[in-house]
Amino acid sequence: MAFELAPLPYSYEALEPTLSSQTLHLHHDKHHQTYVTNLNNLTKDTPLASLSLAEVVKATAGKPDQQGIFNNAGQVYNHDLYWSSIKKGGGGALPGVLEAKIISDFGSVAAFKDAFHQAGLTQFGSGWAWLVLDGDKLAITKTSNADTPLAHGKTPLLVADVWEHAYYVDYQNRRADYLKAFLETLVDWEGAVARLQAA
Ligand code: MN3
Repeated sequence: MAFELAPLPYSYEALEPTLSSQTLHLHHDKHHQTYVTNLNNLTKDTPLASLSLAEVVKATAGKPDQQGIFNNAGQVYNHDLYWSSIKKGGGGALPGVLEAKIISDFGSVAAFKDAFHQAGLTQFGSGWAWLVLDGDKLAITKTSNADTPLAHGKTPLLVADVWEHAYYVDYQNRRADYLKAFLETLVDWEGAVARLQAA
């Protein structure tokens, strides 16, 4: 069965004015769709086509002869999680269970937010900033291009896309403003809680 582009879990206008309808159309319908199309073309009539997306990511990670497949599978996986990491009316207070875990592992919510913001800001070039579960501890990490913590034995909980296509229409070169908006008005804390509890 072919890999599919999941529809956005909200309308294209839902995240305005933080992220415009134009950005969501370009990002989901063009960029994300292209990774899905490439992945299907690259895995067609191979054993990888019968695996789950996460299994393809893990099976191709670190294999130079499968870099193209990994890049597209990783990008599909990362974008699926990105759309689930944000929502209309996001940000705000953290659910108690997540707040307690963040205070335990980072010292404070403010320290966590600052570290996440810095991870996104200092990712040189295209990539991603992550909140992950690493063993029994929360951790912040950043990855380049299509790389994903899933390929490194960690459980992704939240991700901010810091490829320029994620923010350039709305924020131009101001990645810091996009990251601030991500944390204050977009991030879906409940989604992170659900993934934490499923881990
Ligand atoms: Mn993207």
